[in-house]
Formats: sequence, structure tokens, C-alpha cells
Amino acid sequence: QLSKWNSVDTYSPLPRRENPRILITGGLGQLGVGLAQLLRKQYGKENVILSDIKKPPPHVVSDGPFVYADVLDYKNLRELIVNNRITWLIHYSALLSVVGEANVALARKINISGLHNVLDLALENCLRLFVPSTIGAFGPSSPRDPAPDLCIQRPRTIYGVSKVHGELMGEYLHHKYGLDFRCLRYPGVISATTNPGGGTTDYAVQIFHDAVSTGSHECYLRPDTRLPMMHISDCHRATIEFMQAPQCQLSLRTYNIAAMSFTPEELAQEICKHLPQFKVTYNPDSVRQTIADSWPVRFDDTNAQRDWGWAPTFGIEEMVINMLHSIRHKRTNE
Ligand code: AKB
Repeated sequence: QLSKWNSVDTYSPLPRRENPRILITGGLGQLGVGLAQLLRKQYGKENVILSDIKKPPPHVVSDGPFVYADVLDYKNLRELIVNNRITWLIHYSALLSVVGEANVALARKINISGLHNVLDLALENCLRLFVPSTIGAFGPSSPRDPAPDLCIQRPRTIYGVSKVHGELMGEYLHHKYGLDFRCLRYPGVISATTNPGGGTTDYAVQIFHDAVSTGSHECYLRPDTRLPMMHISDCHRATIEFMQAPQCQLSLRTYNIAAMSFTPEELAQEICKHLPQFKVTYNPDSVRQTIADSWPVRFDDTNAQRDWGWAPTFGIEEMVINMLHSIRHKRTNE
């Protein structure tokens, strides 16, 4: 008798929740391919489209849909969104801090004009839009230890200026027109299989490759330069959990997310626990050192913890073990 009442067909069916249809711009950078893999596991291969202006390597093509998309080409982007019935847009196209300083005009175009195209299309097509921001959105007059979500932001790089502009534009369009804009400020992201392209925090990836291949690394920052960092798997998980969070839980639209904070010297010491012969020399480069000195040394992410349950899994010890293991594994399989 009971089983009759518990059987599914006695309930009226709940409305079926459709999977999101996701487009990732700048998908061949450090973050896109890994994020697409995780999203495809949850939502299906065909529902996650990677895009970039570069030719994808064969493994990316066999993983799932890949299309050409230039964020500066509004019509091309619109066609992709409409034809593929996109509902979530993850906007990873951007020039990072160091390459941005080397080519300010291009950084302005991609990071600001490209973002305007994406914001307009997100509004027009009622998309949930994710745009990453960064520790680089802060500057020398910001509180640095820790940097809270809301404080003075006067960055001194075109990258930082474009990211603050993105945060403000997205929040403005959210408040004025209801755009479902979501933005996380990422720390430096550390990954074994994909390389960052032209950032200030890149040493924290290169150091592992050098430790495994040559046993020595020349660092372009001073040994005491402390910066917030995060393992890529925490970064991906934060992005997905934040995208899935119900709107009513979000008291902000731009959140800091934190995991660990270390100096090159501390990182080298941690690597030496596993590779005692490893040697690091320091040859600070004035452009990168000046940028790093203007950024926060720690992030306050208490709002992300409270509102949508953010919690990292990797500290420096776990991250170093994972990086050394993954890089060794990759080298033996090449
Ligand atoms: C960079 O160093 O430019 C980036 C960042 C922290 O946003 N990795």
C-alpha cells in the first residue's frame, strides 16, 4: 500500500530544469579547456562550446564543440549566441597584466571594447554572464593585507583599469536592467597542464617546470613578494559553484576568492621539501616587481564564504605535491 503512495507516478511531475547552454570566450587560455571539461561532465558535451581566435589542438577538438569567435566582432558573437541558444556566457578573453603593459592599445580593445560587446549581447539575450576580475583590480592605495571586496581601487595597469571598468559596468547593468552579472576576483592561478599567458604571477607556474626539468629557477620577483594564489581546480570549482548559486544568495556581484598567499622564497622552500637540490636565484624585473608591489598580499573572501559557501581545498603543501606529481606525470607521458 505504502509503495503505491511513494511511487513516482502518484506525484505531479515537476517542471524539468533545462541544462544551461554555455559559451566560453578566450577558451584556449589557461582556464577555458579545464572549465569546459568540468561543465561538460555536469551539463553534457554538446551544451558547452569553447571558442577562441586560435586554432585548437587536436585533444580540444575531440573533447567537444569548438568554434571561432572574436570578441571584437559583435555580429559573429551574436550569431553564435543566437544559433546555439546560449544561456550562460563565460568571458575569458583578456590580455593579462604584463602583456597589457607591453601593448596598451590592444589591451584596451580586447579588455574594454570586447567586454562591451559581451555585456550588450548578454543583456540583449538575457544571459547569465561570468567575467573574471583579479587581484590586479587593486592598486597601491588599496588596503593590501587583506584587501576586502569593497575598498579603494586605483590600479596602475591597463589590465587592472579594464577589470575595474568591467566590475562597475556589470554591476551597473545588473542594478539598472537586471543583468545576471557575476564576477570573481581571481588570485594568481597555478596549473600544471595549461600555462598562464603574460601575467605577473606566472613565476609560480614556471618554477615547477624548472624544478622538475633543470633543478633551478631564476625568479623575476624579489624573494619576499607575497601574492594571493590558487590551484586551478579550486578556481574552476569556485567558478562553477558561483555560477550555480541562486540569485537570492548573492549580496554582491563581485567577490574576492582566496586560497593561499605566499612569497617566492616560501614557495621555493616548500618545493625543496620534495627536491632538496632545487636552487632559486632572484633577478627582479622592474615592470613585474612594480606591478606585484601594488597588488594585495592577501584577499579577504569572507563574503564569498558566507553567501555561497566558498571554501578552497588546496593550501601551499597540497598544491606543491599536486604540481610536482602532475608535471612529472606529464613529462613521462610525452
Ligand atoms: C596576472 O598576473 O596578470 C594574472 C592575474 C593575477 O590576474 N595572473
